[in-house]
Amino acid sequence: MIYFVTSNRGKMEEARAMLGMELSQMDIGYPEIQADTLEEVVIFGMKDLAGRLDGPVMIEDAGLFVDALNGFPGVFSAYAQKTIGNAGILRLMEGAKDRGASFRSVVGYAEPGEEVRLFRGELRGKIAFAPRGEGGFGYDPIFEVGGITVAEMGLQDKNRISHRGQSIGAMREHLSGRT
Ligand code: ITT
Repeated sequence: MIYFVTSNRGKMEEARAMLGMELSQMDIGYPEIQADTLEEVVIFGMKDLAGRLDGPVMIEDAGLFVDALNGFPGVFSAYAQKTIGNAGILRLMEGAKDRGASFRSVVGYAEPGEEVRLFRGELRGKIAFAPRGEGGFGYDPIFEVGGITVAEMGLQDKNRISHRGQSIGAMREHLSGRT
């Protein structure tokens, strides 16, 4: 059993579908520092959690990186989602010819007393002109891949291509390689 420390139920469902039932959600919080990269946020968070839990722990930090906005909101994605939301991102993109964007995910995983391992994933796509779809969460309604938004995909289809599907898939490979 692995503790997944997150406040985000959408992430939890996606991770559980990738890994099976061996995940337990812990909404206990950890300090998310202001840093330049998702990796730094994850490493700092894992240091804080080390020793607080009695088994294997994972956390994940994700973000939306928009090319025309020089990578914004990036490490500020949670704050931007809470404040300006998807409508605010679309407003910032008014008139932008380049709609390219990435979702990125960094997973940190450690067993008690062991080094932290990082696993990454990235999904390239485009910022839509208007939100579409009811699935997923966060920025999914405004992030398009192959003409449909991530919110218009089912969870399994999202996991097959997504940043989180890749990072958690890499973690699963790592774990299965050791048993
Ligand atoms: P934690 O408790 O795990 O930190 P969080 O929701 O704060 O949950 P992040 O900091 O990793 O998660 O996410 C930053 C923001 O990006 C947040 O507003 C998410 O809703 C959004 N986000 C993360 N993954 C996403 C995905 O797969 N699709 C759409 N939006 C996503």
